[in-house]
Amino acid sequence: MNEKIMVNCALPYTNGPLHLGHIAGAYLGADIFVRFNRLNGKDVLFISGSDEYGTPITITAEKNNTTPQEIANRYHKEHEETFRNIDIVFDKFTRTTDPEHVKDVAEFFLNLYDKGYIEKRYMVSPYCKKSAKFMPDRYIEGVCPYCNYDSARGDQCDNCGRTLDPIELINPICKSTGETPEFRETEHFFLMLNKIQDGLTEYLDTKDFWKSNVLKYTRNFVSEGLKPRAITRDLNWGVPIPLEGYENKKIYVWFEALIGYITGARTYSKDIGSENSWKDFWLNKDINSYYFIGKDNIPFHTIIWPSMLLIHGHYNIPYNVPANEYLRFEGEQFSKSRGIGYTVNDVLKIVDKSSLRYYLSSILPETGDSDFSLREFQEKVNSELVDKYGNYIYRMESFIAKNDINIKIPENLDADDQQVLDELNEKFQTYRDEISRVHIKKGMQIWLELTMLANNYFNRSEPWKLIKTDRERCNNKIFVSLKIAQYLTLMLYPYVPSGAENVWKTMFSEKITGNFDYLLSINEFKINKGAPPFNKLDFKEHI
Ligand code: B3M
Ligand code: ZN
Repeated sequence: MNEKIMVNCALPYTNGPLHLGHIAGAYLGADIFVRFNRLNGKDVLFISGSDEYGTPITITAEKNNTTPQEIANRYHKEHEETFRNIDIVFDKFTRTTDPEHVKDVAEFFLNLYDKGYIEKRYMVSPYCKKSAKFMPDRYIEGVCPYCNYDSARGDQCDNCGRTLDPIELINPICKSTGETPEFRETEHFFLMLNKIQDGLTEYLDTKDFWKSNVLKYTRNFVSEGLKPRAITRDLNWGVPIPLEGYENKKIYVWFEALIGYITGARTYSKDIGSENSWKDFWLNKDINSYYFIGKDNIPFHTIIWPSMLLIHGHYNIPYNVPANEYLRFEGEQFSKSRGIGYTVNDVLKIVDKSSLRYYLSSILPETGDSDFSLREFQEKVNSELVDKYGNYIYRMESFIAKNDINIKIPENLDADDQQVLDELNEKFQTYRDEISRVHIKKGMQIWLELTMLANNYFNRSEPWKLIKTDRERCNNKIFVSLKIAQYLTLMLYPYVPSGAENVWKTMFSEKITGNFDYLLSINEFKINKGAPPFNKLDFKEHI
């Protein structure tokens, strides 16, 4: 049986369209990683979904004069379409408003409650006299006590990434009324993170291989001492608390949304008619699970979620959380609420998805923030995807068609052929190792180096001369060139799936199905030359 891995991707809030920052921050890397691992022979479960509760949704609903449910429905549908438009394909894109999710959350909550890790306590919460109610953390804004950022939210500071309590904010105000809130007592349930301090520290001790930014942030946070955290809110829009007497309160969105990863897997198994198959992933603690998220979601995935899972005890604990930094748009952070940067659907009006995926893959903010620029976009796609790869394929296929060559498996390879094939193989192994360790951009760099090797080999082999003097050597050179093209196309596939699949069809008249070992063992080429596989971009009108 194939080795299993689980890939989960942050559940986007249904409060606005997805923009390029989301895609580069979490989803594209995840999709590439999944496609790569499937080719690499792994059995992968790939889950995400819509995060439909919480104040991001109620705030948007209020702004649009409609209900949270309507907003959730609208953007859930839009998110599904957007992902489809850019070839990001989850096994299941769940919803946190799915009644099955409510069941999973209730089970989880009660499990932790019965074990004594969820306790009732009084806390002070911001109360807005003008609205005559407790206000959710996100509705309170003020100055961050840690970094002095002046628009920190009551739940989190977007500048330094700290999770906050609204009472910590300096000069807090209520976003909907502009009033200074009062802090009043209210009863809530708390997750007793302090009790899992040792367990979590032990878990983190095994994570030296995590990205340094993720590890440093998490270890710092934990070493300061974990504190009990409220996991319910005074709100109407949310998952109910599974205990009597709390009808006016709801479970905090972060506590329940994380459980969506389990609901997604569980309902997917049901959808495909193998009700228990999710257990092979979730109830197996030895398989590797990866969480692709943006950096603002780090504490929830490296502290809260592992703590919840450690306490619960039945489930797989995150193996790696390769959080990305931010994609910037002309120096500013992409932001759906502030309308900065492009939405995915905006860009797809002026460019094809293959080019978009190619460029975004090359600038994934894996180790630091990166910048999106149309000029660089055009340059990279034109000189790399179109010239170095697409042209290579087209040139070779044209040559074969023009000379009516029937490619045979070579009997004798010369030293140059052998050396090129060795180098190809070696580079391919490095590519495999790198992407397996979630170095996604590195995989693409190796691919690009190989396109140069391909062009150099084809040029110095001069098959157009050999065809007149030595048909056998000509055949060998073309065979090796095609072999390189085969590797290149499969290696491109995780990044640019539709584009690579179209090229594959021109070489084998078939789709890409199966794993690397099988696909790379195919030595019979059936070339049917098509048009050049990629077209040059011209953003003149937009730059
Ligand atoms: N909805 C954050 C976001 O959309 C949040 C992620 C939840 S993952 C369980 O950026
Ligand atoms: Zn801050």
